[in-house]
Amino acid sequence: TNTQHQYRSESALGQNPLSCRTLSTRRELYERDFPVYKQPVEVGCFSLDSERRFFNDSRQMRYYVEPDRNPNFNLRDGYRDRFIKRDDSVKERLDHILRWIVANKSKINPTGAAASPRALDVDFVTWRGHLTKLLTTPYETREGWLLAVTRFRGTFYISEVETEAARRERENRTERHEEMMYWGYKFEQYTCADNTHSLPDPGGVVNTNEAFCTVVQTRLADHRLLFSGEVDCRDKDPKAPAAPACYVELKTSAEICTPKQRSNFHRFKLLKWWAQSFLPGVPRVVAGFRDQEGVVVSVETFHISKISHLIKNEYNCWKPTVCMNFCCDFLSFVKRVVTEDSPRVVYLFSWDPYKDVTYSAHRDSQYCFLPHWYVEEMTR
Ligand code: 0WD
Ligand code: CA
Repeated sequence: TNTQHQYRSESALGQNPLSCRTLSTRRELYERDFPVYKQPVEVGCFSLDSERRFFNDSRQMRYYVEPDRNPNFNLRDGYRDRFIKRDDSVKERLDHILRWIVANKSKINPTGAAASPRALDVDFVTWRGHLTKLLTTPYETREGWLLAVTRFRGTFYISEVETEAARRERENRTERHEEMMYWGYKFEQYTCADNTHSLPDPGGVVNTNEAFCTVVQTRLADHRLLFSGEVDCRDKDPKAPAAPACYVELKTSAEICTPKQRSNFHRFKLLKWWAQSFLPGVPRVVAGFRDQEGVVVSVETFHISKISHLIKNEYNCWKPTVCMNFCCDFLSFVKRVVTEDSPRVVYLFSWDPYKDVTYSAHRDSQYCFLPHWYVEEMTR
């Protein structure tokens, strides 16, 4: 139709892409064919222990144990007396991923393939969570973001910077909100075992320093990506498919009682769940639905490949292709903008709901995030 043609000619990058300094996030601009997104391949993993120490192995892997048909998990149990909370004012930036890269350089550089012997054979290095934010941007109406990008030896490193609004929110959380953040971790404790033959231990301590992270490689159109994401657990059947297909993402959500609640769940929550798990190729999400008192009353499995069908009947709903095309165009935008290759330079990309993406460049600033030990290791 005419309208579509108008949107088309007014491309996401304006008339002259090279001179354009902003990127639009309007949905209509990204409604085209789904871009190539290669099946993500796990190239490694790492663990963070109860004191947030890094290990280049899977010691923190946990195993999914399917709950009863009618669970009765009290998510409030242990909040006061068996909870060790990670200090989320400590900004770790990309440090854990960079440690993994240093320890596993040979796994990402097929011998002889790289032009420069120590350059990384990928275009982007980042956290999965940052890519999730990019995927959901065309539909986000509440929270903006700041993404710092440094180009170093041809690779673009993307690390989030906390916005002022996010910092205020973190520092002013209500007691109820603090407790509700615990509920997700408590649900993990009810459904995860430490090894294939043991059972979950709901009497233990919840320590949010602990994490198991997968590192995957994939390609979005012409962008070669290396990213890491935290994985909750895996299928305990030894015959389950190889990672990441054996992984299970756990979520909690408020019980759905009305059509309005169901619609909101489809339109907002399933978007976030889909984006987060689609990226690393995690095939299923197990959701615990809880009542107002924090008791899980039912559990349901969502297959990521079926979510787009589930939402099709929703009016004015989100579309996976818009998410992926926006992310792809943002990465192209980054490649065009971030021209200076230096660990001392950061390009800060900034976005607020209903606005375009803008950027600014900073040399030797507070935003620098590639640690000296990494730069030295990769320059040697
Ligand atoms: O902004 C971020 N997402 C950063 C995360 C910045 C720097 C470091 N990290 C770390 C987190 O501490 C965590 O170890 O990366 C890991 C998670 O990375 P991700 O997988 O890329 O993040 P995301 O997809 O947003 O979150 C996955 C899970 C969350 O599960 P739910 O079901 O709630 O989405 O990681 C956990 C949480 O369990 N998580 C965190 N844990 C501790 N501190 C944090 C955090 N700041 N963010 C997410
Ligand atoms: Ca989770």
